[in-house]
Amino acid sequence: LADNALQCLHDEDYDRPYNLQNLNAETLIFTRGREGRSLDGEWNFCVDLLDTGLRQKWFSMLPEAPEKRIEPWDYDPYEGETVPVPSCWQMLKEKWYFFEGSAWYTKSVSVDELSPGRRRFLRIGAAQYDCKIFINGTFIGNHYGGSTPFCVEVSDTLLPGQNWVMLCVNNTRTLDRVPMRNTDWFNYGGVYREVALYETGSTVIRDVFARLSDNGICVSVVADGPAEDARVRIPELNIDAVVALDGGRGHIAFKASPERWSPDTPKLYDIEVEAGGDRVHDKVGFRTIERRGTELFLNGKPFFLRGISVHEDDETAGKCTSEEDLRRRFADARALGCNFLRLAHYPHHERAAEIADELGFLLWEEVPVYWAIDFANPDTRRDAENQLRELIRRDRNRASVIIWSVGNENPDTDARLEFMRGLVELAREEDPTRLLSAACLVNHAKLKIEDRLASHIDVIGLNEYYGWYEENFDELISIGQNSNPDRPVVISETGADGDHTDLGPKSGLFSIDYQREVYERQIETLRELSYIKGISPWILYDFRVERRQNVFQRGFNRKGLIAADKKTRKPAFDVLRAFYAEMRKKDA
Ligand code: GCB
Repeated sequence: LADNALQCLHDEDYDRPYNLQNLNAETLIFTRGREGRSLDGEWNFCVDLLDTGLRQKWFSMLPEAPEKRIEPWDYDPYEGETVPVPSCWQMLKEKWYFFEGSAWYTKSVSVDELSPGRRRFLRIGAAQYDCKIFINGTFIGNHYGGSTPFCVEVSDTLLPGQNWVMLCVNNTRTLDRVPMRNTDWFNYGGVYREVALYETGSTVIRDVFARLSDNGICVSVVADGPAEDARVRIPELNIDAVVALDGGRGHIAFKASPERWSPDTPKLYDIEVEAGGDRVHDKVGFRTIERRGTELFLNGKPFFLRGISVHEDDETAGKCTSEEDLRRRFADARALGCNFLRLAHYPHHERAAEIADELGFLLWEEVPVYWAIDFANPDTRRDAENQLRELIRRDRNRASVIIWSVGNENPDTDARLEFMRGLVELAREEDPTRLLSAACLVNHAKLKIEDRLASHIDVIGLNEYYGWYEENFDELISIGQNSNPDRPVVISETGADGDHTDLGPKSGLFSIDYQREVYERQIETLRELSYIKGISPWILYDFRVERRQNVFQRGFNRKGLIAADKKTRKPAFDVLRAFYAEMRKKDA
C-alpha cells in the first residue's frame, strides 16, 4: 500500500500532483487509417463525490480478495458495479442524473510483450471534463477539456499479461474551466467517446496536414522516432514522394489540380503516409474558402450558408453519439435543404466531420469559450488554447470544415479581447486555410454590432433572437444599417421555443404556432439584409438542459425544429425548408 493511502492530504493539495495537463495537442497521434484495439465495453465504475479516490490513492490498491486485505478499503475498483464505455453516467441510472464530481472507471487489459522497437498508445476519444489516467497503480497523465481526444504512450507502462487501467473523470463545473460554471447545455459526465490502444513501430506519425497550395497540394507530416523521411502517396493524382524529416517535421508541395470538393461534388482522395514502417491513411477533399469584402466564396463562387445549429445531445444517450445518430442528423439537415451545420458549442464527435466530408456539408466547428469564462486567468487561457489546437489538429484535413469559431457571446472586456485575439492567432498558425469566426456582440442601445473582436475575425457571427428575447423586428434592420459591416455576417443563432406536446400552449410564447411565426418574420426581415451571408438558426433538435425548468420546457431547451425524439417535426421546419429551397435556386 502506498505511504499515505488512507490518509487525507490537505484539501487544497490532494489533486495537485495529478493536474499536470501533460496530455495535450503535442501528445496526440494520428489515428486515421490505423487498426486500433478497442477498449470499449464494460468498465468497473464508482462515483466519488468527495474525491476520496485521489486522497486515499485508490489507484494504488492492487486487486486482492476481500478476505486477504489488510487495509479497510473504501472502494472496490476491481469488482462491483460496471458501466459501458462510451456512455454518460447521467443516462445510465437515475441516482446519477445530477451527479457532478469524480467517477472512477477501471478495466483489466491484457497485452502481449511488445516486440523490440514497437510502441503502444492509449487514446481516449473524449472524457468530460478532465481525466486522470493510472496504470497498475501509477499516475501517467491528465487531460483537460471535455470534447477533444487525447493520447498517452504506454509502451513501458502496460506490461505483458494483465494490467489495470483506471480513469478518474471529473465533470465538475468550475470558474476557471472552458466552459465555466454556467452554460445552456447539459453537464454530462463520463468517458463518452471510444477508447482504444494502438501499436506502432519505433516511429509514430503524430500528424498529417494535407491542403491546397498555390499551384497544387502541400502535405506536412510530424513523426516521432528514428525515421529520417516519410513517404506520401495520393495514388489517384499520381503523387508518390519522399519527404525528409527534420526534427521529425517534413513538408512537401506537389503540382496537381485535384477536382474540387464541394457540397454538390464531395470528391475525396485517398492519402497514405508512411514513416519508418508506421502507416496512416485518410480521405481528403480539396477546396478553397475565402471571404472578399462582405462576400463568401467556395472554390471561387459566391454562395449562401443555408445552415442549422446542432448540439451533441440525445434523449437516451446524452452526449454519447453513434453513427446512426450522426447520419440521422445529416439526413434531417438535408431534408431541411441545408448545406451547412454549426456544431455548437464544443467539438463534436470526429465522425461528424468525416460524414460531412462524404455527404457534402459545410461545417462551423467551435470550442466552448462560452459566455464569461475567466479571461484574465492564464490557466483558463492555456485550457482554451489547447482545446482549440486539439480540435484543429483533429479536423484540419476535413474539407467540410470551413470555419473555426473561437467563442460565443463573450463580454467585450480588455482581458477577453487579448484572450480571443490569442486564439485567433493560434488558429491562423495551426491552419491558414480556413475562416475564423465567433458569435459577436450587439449594442442593443445603439442598435449596432459593437464588438472589438469583429475586426480580428473573417466572419461575424450574430446570435439574435428577435421575436423571442427581443421584440421589435425593425431593430434588426437598424442593426444592419448602423453597423455597416465590412465583412460577411452569418446569423449564427435565431429561434424560439415551441413545446410540441399536449402540454404545450395553443398560442403565444412556447407554442409551436408562435415558433413558426417567429421563423416567418425572421425570414421576411433577413431577406432584406444583403450583408447576411448565411444563417444557422437555433436549433435542429430540442436538447436537455438543467436551467430550463418552466412548465413547457421541463428540463429541455425547446427551440428545436424537431423535438427531442428526433422524429417529430414542428411547423417551423417547413417554413425554413421553403426559404432554403428558394436560396438554393438563387445559388444554382
Ligand atoms: C444563445 C446561446 C445558446 C442558447 C440560446 C438560447 O444565445 O448561444 O447556447 O441555448 O441562446 O436558447 O437562449
